[in-house]
Amino acid sequence: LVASMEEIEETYIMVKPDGVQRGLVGEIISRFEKKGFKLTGLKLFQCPKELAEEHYKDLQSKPFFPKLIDYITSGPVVCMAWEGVGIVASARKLIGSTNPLQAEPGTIRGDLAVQTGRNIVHGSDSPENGKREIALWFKEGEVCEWTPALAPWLR
Ligand code: 3AN
Repeated sequence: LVASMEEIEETYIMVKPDGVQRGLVGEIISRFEKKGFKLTGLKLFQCPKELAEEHYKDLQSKPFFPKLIDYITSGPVVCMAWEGVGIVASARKLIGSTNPLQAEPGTIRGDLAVQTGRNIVHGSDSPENGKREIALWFKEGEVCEWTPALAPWLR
C-alpha cells in the first residue's frame, strides 16, 4: 500500500528542556522511528524568548504563560520535523495527554513524566500548525526531503 501524497502530513515534535536534561532524547526519537514515521529535520537548539512567545502565542492570555516561556527557554531543546500518513493525530497519541498523570501508560508522557509544566515533549495539534511550527523552528535548508531506499512500507 503506497499512500497518496494528500494523506502525508508534517508535524513538529520537540523534546523540551527537561527531556534533554533527563537524557530522554534518544528514547523519544526512538518511539517515532519505531512507529515508522520519517524524520526530516533534527537539531539541538537554545530557544530565544521571542521564538518561544511566537510558538505559544495562542496561550498568551493563560496565567501559566510566563512560566511556560521560562521553562522552554531554560535549556536546549531538540527540534524535530517528522512526516507520515496521519502523523499529527498519531504523534499526539504516542505523546499522551497534556497532564502526564492522566496520560496512558505506553505513551511518552504516561511512561516518563509526572507534571504538566514538565511534560518533556511537544507535538503539533493540527496539520496547519505542523507546517507553521516547522517553518518557525527550522531555517530554509534544514529540513531534508529524502526517500527511504529499502522500505516502501514507510511511505
Ligand atoms: P499540549 O502540549 O499537550 O498540546 P497545550 O497546547 O494545551 O498542550 O499546552 C502547551 C503547553 O503548555 C503544555 N505542553 C504545557 O507545557 C503547558 N501547559 C498547558 N497547560 C498548563 C497548565 N495548566 N499549567 C502549566 N503549564 C501548562
